[in-house]
Amino acid sequence: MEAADYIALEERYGAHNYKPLDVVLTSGEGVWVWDVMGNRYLDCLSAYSAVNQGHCHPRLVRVLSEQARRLTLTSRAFRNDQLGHFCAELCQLTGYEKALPMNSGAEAVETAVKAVRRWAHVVKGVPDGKQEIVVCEGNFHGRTITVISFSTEEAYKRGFGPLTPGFVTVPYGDADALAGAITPNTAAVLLEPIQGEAGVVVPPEGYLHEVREICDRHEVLFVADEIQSGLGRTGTLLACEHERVRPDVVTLGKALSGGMYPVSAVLASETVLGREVFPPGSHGSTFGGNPLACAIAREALRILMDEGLPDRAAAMGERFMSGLRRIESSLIKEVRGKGLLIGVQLHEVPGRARGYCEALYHEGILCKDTHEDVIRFAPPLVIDEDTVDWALERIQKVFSETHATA
Ligand code: IF1
Repeated sequence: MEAADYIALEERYGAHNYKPLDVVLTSGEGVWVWDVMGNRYLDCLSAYSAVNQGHCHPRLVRVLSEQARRLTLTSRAFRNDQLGHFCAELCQLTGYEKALPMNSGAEAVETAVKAVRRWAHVVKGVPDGKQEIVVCEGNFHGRTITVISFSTEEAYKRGFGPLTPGFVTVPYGDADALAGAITPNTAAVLLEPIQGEAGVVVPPEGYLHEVREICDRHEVLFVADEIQSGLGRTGTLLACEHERVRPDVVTLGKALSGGMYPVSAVLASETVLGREVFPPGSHGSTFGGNPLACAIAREALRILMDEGLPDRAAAMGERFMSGLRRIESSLIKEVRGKGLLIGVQLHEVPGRARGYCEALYHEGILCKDTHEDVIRFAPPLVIDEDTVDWALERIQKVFSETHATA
């Protein structure tokens, strides 16, 4: 089959909820992926930071295939020999008391919303039904009905009503506005330490520290969604570490499995994830905490630490970002980010970012535009210096030419 045949099949029978680049991928290794025509590309999206450890990491493939031959799914009606180890290793690595495993990132966020609402009712005494959660403009936390209910992106919520109430929105990065939104019924503040979908928006230095202080002052839980920014992506294990801030609740996903399998988790104290909030039967999932997911996630975490991937992301990100900032182009408005979560904002011309993603694709680099005018560069954290330089040469070339919008 030719690429066009694969595309025709997908278009004919698949729902059209994405508009992907017309590259048909068939294999991957490390930072590289190949299409069905045998062309090689540098993956600068990493499946939205799910493949931090690199495509088809041999250690993950081995663990997946070994566990798949032993036991994949028991349900939580019974125990298995992987779940306890996974929760212990994840808690010890991150310094939290409890972990609750789920599958998708959105499910972890939904679980965190349930946990903070019930904590507010049971522990803080907020009348049930009055719990409020403060969220930020430009947020992206998933696609379920409750999660899109607090999105500020009309395209993500229009026509999906009725929406879930109980969310208060404030500008991202504005600590005073956040403090002003707190009421006696506020259960938590939920935010991304760096906003991904909004276009790699880094908050002002000290913002996370101020959020921490506001939450402490008002007995409100600080929930950090590290599903995209966590697990080494920004140059530290969790992005909140850049300000030495410790949230009360952390959501993880994506690279928690190195892109091998849907694995997510919520981390918190015994008070928030203990029996008072989640007694037996109060929450669950068919696949949550299954032995295959736990075995893979255990190895994915070991790889992150064994290969020093957070430090590597810091060093390679510095090289990548300084190289991008040296590109002289009237098109580039700003280069921003942390570690290997990088956004290049172009001067606003509708669809221009997509046009440059198409041009980069023809130069062998796969990346994704977000919000019309930002191109995200987020390669797997295993990228080396030569490959960063290889990418910069091609990005320089593309940005020195003009490209029609898509
Ligand atoms: C899509 C965006 C990124 C996330 C954060 C929770 C989730 C995500 C911070 C939910 C997921 C993915 C979803 C995917 C594209 C991608 C994305 F562009 F949509 F916004 F990364 F920025 N919290 N992000 O980034 O996790 O349920 O998907 O496992 O929906 O198009 P999930």
